Amino acid sequence: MTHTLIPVPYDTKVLRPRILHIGFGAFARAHPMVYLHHGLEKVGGDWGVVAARLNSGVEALTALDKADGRYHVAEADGETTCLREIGVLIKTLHPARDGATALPNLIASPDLSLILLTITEKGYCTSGGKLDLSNPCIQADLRRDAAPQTAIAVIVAGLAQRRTAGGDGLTILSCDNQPENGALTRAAVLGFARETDSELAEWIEASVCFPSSMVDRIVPAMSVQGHALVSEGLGREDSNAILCEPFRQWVIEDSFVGTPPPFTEGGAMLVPDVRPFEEMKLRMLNGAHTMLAWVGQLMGYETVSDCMGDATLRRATRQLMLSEQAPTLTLPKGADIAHYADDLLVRFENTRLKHRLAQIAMDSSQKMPQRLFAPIADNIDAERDWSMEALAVAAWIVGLRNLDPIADPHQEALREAARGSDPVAAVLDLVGPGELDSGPIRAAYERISNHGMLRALEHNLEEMPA
Ligand code: NAI
Ligand code: CS2
Repeated sequence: MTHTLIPVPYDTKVLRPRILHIGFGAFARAHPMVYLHHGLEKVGGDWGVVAARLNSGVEALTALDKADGRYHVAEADGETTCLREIGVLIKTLHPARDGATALPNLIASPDLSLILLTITEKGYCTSGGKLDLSNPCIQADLRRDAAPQTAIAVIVAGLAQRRTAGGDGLTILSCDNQPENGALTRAAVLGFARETDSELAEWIEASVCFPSSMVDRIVPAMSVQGHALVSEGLGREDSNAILCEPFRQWVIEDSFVGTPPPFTEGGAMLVPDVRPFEEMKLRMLNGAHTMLAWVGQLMGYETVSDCMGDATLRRATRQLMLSEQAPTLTLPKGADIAHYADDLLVRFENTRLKHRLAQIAMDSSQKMPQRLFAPIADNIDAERDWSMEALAVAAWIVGLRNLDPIADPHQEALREAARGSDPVAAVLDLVGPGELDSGPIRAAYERISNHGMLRALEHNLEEMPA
């Protein structure tokens, strides 16, 4: 096993609180912070980060403070691990520890230029691309009978304070796996502001930029094995460390208030339109992940790399990507989709990551629309085959019925639907797109139930032209 250890290569004393990251979990540590780290290494600057969370995770933030914000990112592949110390964090904030005004105060401060978000798909509280006014957390925040609890309400409270103080606009950059995540964030923030203060909403429209971005790096939740790997390389423990793959990609819409942090110097790409990049990644990588999460668990596998060791499942994953997801894409200029798919399969093979299928299966009701339902709709329109996509959705429904419960905002309703007399119709009624033809999903569901997951997969592969 080879280890490389790289200390912080820039002056951290000059950093000021210019970036707020809300939802500071595994991905934040290993992706946007790493781009900033490399950017500061190249060109320097005062772009310091305040890391925040809203609900869980006070202890995780306090642990970062105790280490002066320093932590290691371990990039692991094959036999090598590169351990890089990250120094971009200045401090952390959590409303439960620092008070409800701490985040709005920071958003209002003139130093702050950028808010980064990794609050998961459900954190945006949207439905059909708009703020979901029936969401109980949004309703509670609109009643204002307690401190704001959603990220959207916290951001709007901070922007209101910023405007009152005569501050300039800023940029809000979503790093969550959603199509057009910038437009979605904008719709949620403006939707909330319009409900509370129409002049504030107008100011936000005129002063705040919401670029969309495509983010990619596989960063599993930290495990005991992950910590052991870091300790082995470091010669000591780092409870704040994170393990990830070496690959990283960030494509950001070029739409910032003022000068952006040195993300491009750190390896990110600024483009006028991220949609082709987002769609390719969400459907090819994340669509395959979601299929593996459910099909793989039903076959008794625990991790993504376990699935890649099964020749039938690996072939089925490639078929899903190239025969059913790829034809629905408008590709970025110069993209070679077969090459992209093969690279993804190699990334999925990384045995050092131990990326658990049960983690990817979490919040599936929030992931199915962009990863599988949208490409299915495109295939139906174009009268193309979508049998592997149908199998993936059917595996989810079988899994909801037969596997241990997995966290999802609609968990109880989904399990009840999956345990009824017509699980396919009930689950699709609950979270599926209304117009979806459920026939192929129903056929796949029957095949899995009657013959088992492996046989159902083999059936799909046999049907495929050689
Ligand atoms: P994590 O579980 O380590 O962190 C999730 C963060 O979201 C936590 O800070 C949590 O407090 C916050 N959060 C959860 N629900 C929330 C809500 N309703 N409102 C506000 N904040 C909420 O997960 P991780 O791995 O950091 O992933 C977070 C997101 O990053 C994913 O959902 C995905 O959209 C994006 N992402 C993750 C990748 C990965 O490989 N881990 C890769 C690409 C994108
Ligand atoms: C995964 C993603 O958890 C999931 O749903 O599909 O987080 C995936 O690891 C990343 O998007 C890779 O960039």
